[in-house]
Amino acid sequence: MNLFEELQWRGLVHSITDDSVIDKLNNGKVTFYLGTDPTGDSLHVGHLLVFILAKRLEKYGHHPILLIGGATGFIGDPKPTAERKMLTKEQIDHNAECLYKQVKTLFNCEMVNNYDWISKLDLITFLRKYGKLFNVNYMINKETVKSRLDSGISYTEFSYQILQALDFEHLWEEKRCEMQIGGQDQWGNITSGLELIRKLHGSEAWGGGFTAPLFTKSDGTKFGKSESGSVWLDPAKTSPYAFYQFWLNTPDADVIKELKQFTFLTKEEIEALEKSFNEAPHLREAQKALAKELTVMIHGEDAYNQAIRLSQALFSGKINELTKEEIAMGFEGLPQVEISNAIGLIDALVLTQAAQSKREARDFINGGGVSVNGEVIKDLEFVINKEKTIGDKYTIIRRGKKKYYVITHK
Ligand code: 485
Repeated sequence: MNLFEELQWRGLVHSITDDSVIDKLNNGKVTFYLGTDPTGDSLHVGHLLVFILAKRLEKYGHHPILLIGGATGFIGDPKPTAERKMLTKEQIDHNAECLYKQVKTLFNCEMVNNYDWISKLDLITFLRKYGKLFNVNYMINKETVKSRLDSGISYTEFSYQILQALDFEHLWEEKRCEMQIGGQDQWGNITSGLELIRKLHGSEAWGGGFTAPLFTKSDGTKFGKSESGSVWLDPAKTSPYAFYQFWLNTPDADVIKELKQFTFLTKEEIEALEKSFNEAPHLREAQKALAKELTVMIHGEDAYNQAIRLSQALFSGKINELTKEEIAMGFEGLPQVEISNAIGLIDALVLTQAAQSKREARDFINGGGVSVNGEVIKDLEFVINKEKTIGDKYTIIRRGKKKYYVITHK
């Protein structure tokens, strides 16, 4: 399998501008770029596919450049639904700084910020050098603009494609960066850039575009969202444990596809996992491998081991073996009830909504289905107080095998 065949096998090719891209990828060394706008202070798993694609191309000898859209972040790439909320300069600078650090540590490659050249451009040059080369009909026919014609689009967002085009042309000229990659929603912006390169440098000037499919889930739900919102790459926003769980919970219908798209496991390794998955899906070996690869890639080996330990403790109910920090991580996103005084277990079950009534609470306790901090409690008079907490803060009630309720003590 050559590189392009591998990318196809992995389900990473949505479109390429023409067949010369295949030849360049298989036989050449290409400098290419991918860009992201500082709309948030961290990347999320929705960004991951294209960033990993960049790493993949790098492994085959191509040279990636990561562009942070410090200037385009002021404008906003049109969304199909509605105008974007404009961010302040402080927000953009803060987000750009955070993204810069994150991308540098995670992917460690050459980085540029388009603020460095776009902010130096004056209006007259913009309209004469670039605006003159863009036909409005051509611009309106771009999917991102077309989909907004009914609901309306500002002149600001309408201009976005010119900015991304001039980035491509700038990097082509300055760094011989000949190719741009992105998700399939970036097709229009990428091809605008190629048009501009040819108009300014002649029809012989080579440039290529490559888009990856947007990640979709087989059940139609949005990829990259958990119950508590987006799954971020920043461990302060989504703990490594929650990140691990997100991948571990991948539905059977998606897991092989995700192993191909997101991991660096070889074809042989993935086919072996597919075999074990077909023979014994309940072992979830494929999900475990996916969760392992990605957690180690983004958060490192230690965080992965901690996520495993935490998962095992939560599964077996051995809560008392966990530290306060692990509890906080393991129960992130779960509703927590705060109390300031001691409370009887029956009342606590009702308060946390583990039981619908005191009667039901008594039945649960008598049936041996309630444990507190890892110990089964059959005493109806049991009292929860600060002395028995984990890390001076938490009491964890477990009902049945899987349901956890968290009480925090003031
Ligand atoms: O020269 C460029 C300037 C800005 C951009 C790209 C090149 C950013 C781009 N317009 C964009 O909006 N990208 C998205 C983002 O920043 O969140 C996402 C894409 C997705 C994938 C990902 O970035 O929607 O398909 O390309 C990396």
